[in-house]
Amino acid sequence: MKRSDFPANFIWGTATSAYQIEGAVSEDGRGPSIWDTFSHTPGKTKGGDHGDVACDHYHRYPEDIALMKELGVNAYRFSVAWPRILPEGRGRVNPRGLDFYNRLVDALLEQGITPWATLYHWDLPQSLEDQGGWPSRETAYAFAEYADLVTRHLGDRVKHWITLNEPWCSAYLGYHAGIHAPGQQNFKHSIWASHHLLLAHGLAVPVIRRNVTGARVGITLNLSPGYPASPDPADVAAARRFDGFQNRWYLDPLYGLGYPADMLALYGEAPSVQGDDLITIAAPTDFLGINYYSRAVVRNSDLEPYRFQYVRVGEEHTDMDWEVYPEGLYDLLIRLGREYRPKAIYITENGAAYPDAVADDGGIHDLERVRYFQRHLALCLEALQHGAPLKGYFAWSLLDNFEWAEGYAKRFGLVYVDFPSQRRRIKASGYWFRDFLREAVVRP
Ligand code: LGS
Repeated sequence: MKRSDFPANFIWGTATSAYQIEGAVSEDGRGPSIWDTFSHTPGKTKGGDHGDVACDHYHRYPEDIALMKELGVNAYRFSVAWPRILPEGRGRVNPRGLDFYNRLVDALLEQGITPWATLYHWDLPQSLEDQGGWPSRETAYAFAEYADLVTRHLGDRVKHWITLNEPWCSAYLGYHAGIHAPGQQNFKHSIWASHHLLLAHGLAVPVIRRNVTGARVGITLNLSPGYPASPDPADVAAARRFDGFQNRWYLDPLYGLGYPADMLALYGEAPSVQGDDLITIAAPTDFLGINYYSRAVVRNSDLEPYRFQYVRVGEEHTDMDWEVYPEGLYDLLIRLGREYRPKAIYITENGAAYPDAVADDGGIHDLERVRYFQRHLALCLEALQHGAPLKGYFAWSLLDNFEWAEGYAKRFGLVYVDFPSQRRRIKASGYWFRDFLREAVVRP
């Protein structure tokens, strides 16, 4: 598999998000987000880790762009921190927040790297959470105002916009499982949150198009194909429920099908749809972003409300204990192309955590990560050859960073970060990616 096996105009990038790398949480007028609050609440993250400094990217972005240049990527997916732009979530604008992204975007363009901006990667301004957060409909309107402001300022130079990153995580992990900010455990709230996230996306799409000439707008979902643990019809039905829970609940309304009837029946809980919401949510987009890490294997369970249970299978697992299953990405790409017919699909995240360490020779020999990338890319290519409308691939992540509830111990970077010194070193996987992109001889 070589770069030239992919179309010449294929997008090759790396991805990050604001709270995971920027640090500088109280600088230049930034307001607090739900992740500041959550990570500073004892017991919520591993080791009490938080994003106060993270990769200090807020100050070191020129160095990080130089690293991207060295890797040879032609695109960079980052997220804009809402609480830097609107410290209280709505109303008062903080121009110094906009300035940071102006500088970042200009520096990327100078290096010939195309910026792909995500508007929301989980850092909701705390004051909006205090007013009800995503379970409140008002948050969707606040998001549309924020999207308006950001795209008016950056839209002359940034053409690729992702409204939300993984609304399933915001709604389910944040409001039901309680393992992400704001840490609620309220099923009803998570259902309302999912609807208001989708509504926020739908309200923002026309706003972005109005502000940005030649805009390309999409949303990023975390999709996992679900497989039954056995051929037992009860397990097959459980896999279907998993698919409804994580995939169809978002895909169906985005592609004009409304919420899936089987899931509405299962939940017995209506997601507070009003008026034309379903039409708003189905606003046509230019692409679908997917984040793929692993598959799910599930069996039937009596546990309400989802009535399935994850089963650990497979031989190979990453440091997060997620199974390495590249075939799931192939299955997903083919299915999405057939069932939802998105105009384009971008893999906006794919990658793996491994327990990296600097060796005596100063290198980071993360050969398992190299294999992970190679195997997933090989299946991307196969999916492309079988008709999937795949147009680009972003590796997660440029840098080791703050892995949410897992803190800094889980490393996903192509570049190793020694957090005490903030020294960056390109890992073997980073060199592999560089050589793949240059089409040079692949290192071991
Ligand atoms: O750092 C996050 C990465 C790491 O793994 C990033 O901010 C998120 O957008 C994204 O959620 N990320 C991520 N997700 C992996 C979830 C894998 C679940 C696999 C198990 C299937 C049942």
